[in-house]
Amino acid sequence: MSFGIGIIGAGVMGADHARTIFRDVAGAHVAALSDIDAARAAAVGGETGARRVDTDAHVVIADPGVDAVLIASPDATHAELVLACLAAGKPVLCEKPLAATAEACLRIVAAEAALGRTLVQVGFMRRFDPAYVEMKAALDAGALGAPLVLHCVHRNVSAPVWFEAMMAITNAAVHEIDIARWLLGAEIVRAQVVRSRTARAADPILLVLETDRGPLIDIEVFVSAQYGYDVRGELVCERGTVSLAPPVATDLRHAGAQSFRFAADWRPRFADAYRLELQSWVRGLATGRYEGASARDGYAATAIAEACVRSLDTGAPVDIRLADDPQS
Ligand code: ISE
Repeated sequence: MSFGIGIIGAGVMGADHARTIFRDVAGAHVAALSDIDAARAAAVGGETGARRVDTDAHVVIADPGVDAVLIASPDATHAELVLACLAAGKPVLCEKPLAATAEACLRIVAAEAALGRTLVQVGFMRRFDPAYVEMKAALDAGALGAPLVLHCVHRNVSAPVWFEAMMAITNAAVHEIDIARWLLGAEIVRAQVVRSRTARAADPILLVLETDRGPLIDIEVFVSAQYGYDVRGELVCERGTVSLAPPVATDLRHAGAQSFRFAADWRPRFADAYRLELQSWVRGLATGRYEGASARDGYAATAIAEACVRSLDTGAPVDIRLADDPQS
């Protein structure tokens, strides 16, 4: 059986996902695709074998050949589209963030709970990245002892023109927020965000997060770092540390120096993670059990990011209290 996937959004991530499903994912095919730009929808749809292309996302959701929907449209459209998928009873993989506000995420959590089955997965692909998976396995094996501090660095070459200061949190650091919760199995309860007085706008910023189980998290986000896309992580535990190794294909030694190349953006760095995420989701379509981030995880990430934005604006620490989980 091959599941028909409807893709909403044919921009950078929508096109990337469509190609990955077309080329590398077993048990699924691109059935329909929409984008507000008709030419872009036609180009990506044509390349990936979509039977229907349209400018209207709701045409994709309603298409009887679409068994499940992948949302990769702009962040502000996510909530309405996820709710439309739930109303149609179709499983949905929504790119992060699940919704732009915590309040909208909670509406999704409630709508899914009312259906009594899991239909939503959120595209926090780092949970499938082999390096993070190995880091979690090293922690869970126990020899390192209890986790104490997770140090994170998230650097981009440059930010798009539409990027606002708070998006360093909602667009970038939100990945670290999710991966820290997943790695540590802890909840983030307090956030403080500090911006440099000398740098332009809010770039770089530092986030310090406290968890309910003790470990601390610090995140440097620098969206205009220029030299390359660079994501780092080091988990410091009682009896040792585990770090993400540089994701290199080759290591050059020449003229008395050693070097490797950085990718220009996140797609090469996380290509395996995206592929494994999509393959896992397609397996979940058959079993009804999903390994990726849930709607509740999507809510938590957005709510914690909102608290971080408040701290960025005020300079003061913010206590975080997440809403109760309707599933527990
Ligand atoms: C982008 O929006 C993403 O989601 C990428 O995964 C992230 O690494 C990048 O920094 C963001 O800008």
